[in-house]
Amino acid sequence: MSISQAIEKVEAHYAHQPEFIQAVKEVAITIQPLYDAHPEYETLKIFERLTEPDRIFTFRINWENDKGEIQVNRGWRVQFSNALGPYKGGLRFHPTVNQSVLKFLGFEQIFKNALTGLPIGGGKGGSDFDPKGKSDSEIRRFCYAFMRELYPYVSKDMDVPAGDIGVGGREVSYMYAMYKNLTRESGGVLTGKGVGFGGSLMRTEATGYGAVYFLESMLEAQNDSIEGKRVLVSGAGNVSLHAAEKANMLGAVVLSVSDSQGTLYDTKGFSQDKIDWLKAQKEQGKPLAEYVEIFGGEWHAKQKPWFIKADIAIPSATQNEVTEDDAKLMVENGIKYIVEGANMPLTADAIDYVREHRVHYAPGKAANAGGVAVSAIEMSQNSVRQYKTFEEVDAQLKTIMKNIHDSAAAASECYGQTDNGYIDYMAGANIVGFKRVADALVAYGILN
Ligand code: NDP
Ligand code: 2IT
Repeated sequence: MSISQAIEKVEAHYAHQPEFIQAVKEVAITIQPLYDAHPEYETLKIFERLTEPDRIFTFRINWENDKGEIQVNRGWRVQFSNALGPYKGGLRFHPTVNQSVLKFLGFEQIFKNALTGLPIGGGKGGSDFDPKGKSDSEIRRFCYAFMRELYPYVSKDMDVPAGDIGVGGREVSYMYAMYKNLTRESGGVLTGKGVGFGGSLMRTEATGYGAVYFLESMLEAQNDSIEGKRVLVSGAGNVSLHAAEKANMLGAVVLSVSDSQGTLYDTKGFSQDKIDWLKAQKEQGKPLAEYVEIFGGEWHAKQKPWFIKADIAIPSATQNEVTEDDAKLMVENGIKYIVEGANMPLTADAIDYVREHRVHYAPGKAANAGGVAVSAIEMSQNSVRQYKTFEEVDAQLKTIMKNIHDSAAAASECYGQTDNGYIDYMAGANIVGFKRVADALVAYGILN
């Protein structure tokens, strides 16, 4: 079955899952040259097989709020592919979560995880639970209830969840506690655990730092450097604030962060003390806008950061946050590099626009793979029951991000996608990630 026939099938079956179709098409449009070189992929229906998850678990979560009222939420775990290792991928708690969103994330995760070069398959899960405005006790009760339903389907060598939007160290710890309570297993089924009970140093920083390491390689490939560059970051969560932190550490000037309420613009740039304040503020669920009273700068309610003139954009909030109009604004405002900290933050039209305008564009599955890479390093530390220093993990992360960059760039070149020094990271990353998974499936025969 050809790639286009496989897409037609996905569109027919899953017309009601637009994010999933979008993610499938983004991979599909770039891997034809690989397919042409490997006719066995078509014979063995590799693409079609990879567009259908191995299985999806759906469950109900009952929990009690602080008023003693019963609350009901929906939960899922998508086990997409374990061709390369245990299902691996985060859990998202956000009211917009549904099967389409989790399938797109799980599909992306297969190839992202393959790109890390580490032995991990792809999965994703979560709930439509909204953590906003919930007390710590409510979060704890929800996390316990969620894991009570999820635990039969996950284990340290079979399916290893982690965090994502709305799920950080606190939530992972509550879920891990319930898992241990129910199973008596201490193998470390989740990653992103607290350091001191199985967590890895630098997992918290890994996604944002890794995205900036990837950016450094992109700049180096153009004989340029990050020093003095003006950077726009969107979001103010785990990925955004650590991307801002590393960019600032390396001499860039970070001009924006944002959240669902608006954009914070500081022409002087976010220095470490400001970033520390932002982290504390968001952790307490308080408004970003209060920053202006303390540090100055501008608050733009309900705005995204793309109206600001800058050199580099690191969208790190959520899917489809950058529309074609936003992409036009970015190009007008001088953006030369886009590094996706979030998963699929650019719409398909936005991607077309920036690639046509030769903006150097790094897709999420390459640029934000640092988080899951350090998760895999956490798994290996749990297995050998020995722990690495921050510096050791950081050095390993840098190597992994450089390898992802270099292998994507090499594939772009090898499959004829590099044009006058413009590296097609989207094609390169999709080809490398897809090939690793496809070759495993070919070796396995028809299982998987
Ligand atoms: P967080 O929950 O820590 O932060 C999310 C941020 O994005 C918040 O500032 C939030 O604003 C904003 N946001 C979320 N949803 C929306 C929305 N629908 N509209 C506007 N703003 C929104 O999540 P992470 O930083 O962990 O994740 C951010 C992105 O990075 C996601 O795409 C995730 O899949 C991806 N990612 C995360 C990894 C990780 O290790 N955590 C690894 C790789 C990718 P507000 O606070 O107002 O809700
Ligand atoms: O999208 C992602 O890569 C994550 N949310 C991290 C997954 C993980 O298992 O660490």
